[in-house]
Amino acid sequence: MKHDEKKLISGINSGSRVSLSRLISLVESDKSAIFRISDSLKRKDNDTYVVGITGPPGAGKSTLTNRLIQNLRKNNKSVAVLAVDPSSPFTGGAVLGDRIRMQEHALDDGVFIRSIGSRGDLGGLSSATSAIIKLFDTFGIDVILIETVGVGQTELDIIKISDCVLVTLVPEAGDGVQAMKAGLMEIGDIFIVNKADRGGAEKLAREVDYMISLKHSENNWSTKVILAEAENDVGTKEIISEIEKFKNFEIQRDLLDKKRVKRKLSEVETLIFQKMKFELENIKDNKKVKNIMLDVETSKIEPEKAVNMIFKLFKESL
Ligand SMILES: Nc1nc2c(ncn2[C@@H]2O[C@H](COP(=O)(O)OP(=O)(O)O)[C@@H](O)[C@H]2O)c(=O)[nH]1
Ligand SMILES: [Mg+2]
Repeated sequence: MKHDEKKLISGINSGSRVSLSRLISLVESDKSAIFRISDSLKRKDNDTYVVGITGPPGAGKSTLTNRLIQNLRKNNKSVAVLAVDPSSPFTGGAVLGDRIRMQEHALDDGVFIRSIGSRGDLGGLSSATSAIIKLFDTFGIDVILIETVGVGQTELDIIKISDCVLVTLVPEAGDGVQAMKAGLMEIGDIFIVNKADRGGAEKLAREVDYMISLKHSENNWSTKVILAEAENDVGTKEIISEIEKFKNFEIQRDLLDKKRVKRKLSEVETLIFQKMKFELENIKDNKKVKNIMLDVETSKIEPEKAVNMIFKLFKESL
């Protein structure tokens, strides 16, 4: 570990916000960093609960996230928001109103807001996300809210790292059908029909309810559809209590631990690819590797043979 990393680690372990912030930047910019520091992080017993918030753009995810922060803070929970969205208000790139909305939390020590790019080198969700969650857990954050953009691979990836997935829909033409097509029906633990102040919300809620009834439930959790008006803070308390209910449901049946263990196993796979990639990157300047590449350049050997030879060197260096 590098000297400044050691300082940051002891900082985050003793609750320094600045260290947390710097470490997040570090794991984002340097993919090898988490491998150096992971062992030294004093995790708080995996107490951090991760809530994923997904749904089509404009459904009110950011507005809802803001309401959830406000309400969780009233319950004295510390909250971190990860906005996986290049155009998210949290990045400062979007609607001014949204930015102002989030600013009320800027001076609150119990709130931590970060945005990250949606493009990871492996899969949709940035591979730094799991590392960042570990940092939040070390810092002692109670709840992490992950807001995604739109409907795509990122949304389906979000389930892999969330303990509870909220799917937010709005009573606009075709939203229900779109959600079904995108596979959102499968990943939602709780469904929210937002903008209930507009017409058609109850109809959509009934449709979603019907679609849920068709889906195969592995664990007998009865998925609820909640009508909400994020804009007016209507339904927020019910959403929080439903998240709480889901958490307890899974804990009582030992499902949360099982889910987290499964996640760790798949993390090993992802991390192996990641580590191999930069370990190989590291030996690029190795003299033998350079000679192999030269042989490819001069058509002495085929790329397949070069790869076999490089891997042989790689194994020898392990
Ligand atoms: N009418 C109405 N508008 C809402 C409600 N919640 C959010 N909005 C508006 O919907 C727009 C999109 O909200 P935003 O939170 O940015 O959606 P996101 O793209 O899913 O994050 C904004 O103009 C919000 O003010 C609501 O309950 N009712
Ligand atoms: Mg948003």
